[in-house]
Amino acid sequence: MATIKAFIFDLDGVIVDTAKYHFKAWQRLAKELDIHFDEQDNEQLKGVSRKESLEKILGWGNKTISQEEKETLMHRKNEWYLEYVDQMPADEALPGAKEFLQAAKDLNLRIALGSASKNAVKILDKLQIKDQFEAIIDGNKTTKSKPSPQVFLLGSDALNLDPADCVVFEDSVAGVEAAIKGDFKAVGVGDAKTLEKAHLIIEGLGDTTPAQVINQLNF
Ligand code: B16
Ligand code: MG
Repeated sequence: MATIKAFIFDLDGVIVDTAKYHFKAWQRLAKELDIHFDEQDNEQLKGVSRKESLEKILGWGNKTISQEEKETLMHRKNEWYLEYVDQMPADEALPGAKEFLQAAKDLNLRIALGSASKNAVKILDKLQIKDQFEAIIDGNKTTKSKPSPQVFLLGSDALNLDPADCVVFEDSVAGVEAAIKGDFKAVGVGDAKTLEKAHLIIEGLGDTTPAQVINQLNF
């Protein structure tokens, strides 16, 4: 049996919920483009990169634009998103997330981040938890989006560990798929039905402890 030596966390939806800020910023952009975009549409953008999110929105509105225009729109959306994030208080981490990280440290588990976001470091800084992460793999370091396992494989590489010795915590279907493809242990954070492929499903980091997760995965 593999020994669990590290936890690799997705950011948005696991440690913090910035989906609402992504939503507000994408909605503002969609409105300018005269494209309908609601909260249900936003669900399909969770865990998806900025570039792919824009492609999806343009597709829903049947709009074709140049690469240069796409760059401008992505930049605008990100400026708005960062304005919202800047106003986010340090206690906006999801319930129990900070305590879970500390409890994992106390068990001598190693900790890495595996996020699609190019703003991950800024957000971790804002939440005052950046120092808890030994390795940070974000959207600036990856070339392939989830469900490619690349982001998590770069994480286990940075820790010099086998994927089988690492647990990935993910809230998106694509992320759970990525973890399984990469041969990691996958913990789905959120809805049991949506994330049914995960080895274990928890409601949130506040509903369990690192020791419980390890015990449950070992059965
Ligand atoms: P950015 P995660 C993802 O973060 C978000 O879930 C997704 O909605 C967002 O589009 C993506 O990051 C890229 O974010 O525009 O900040 O680079 O869940 O992988 O931590
Ligand atoms: Mg996520």
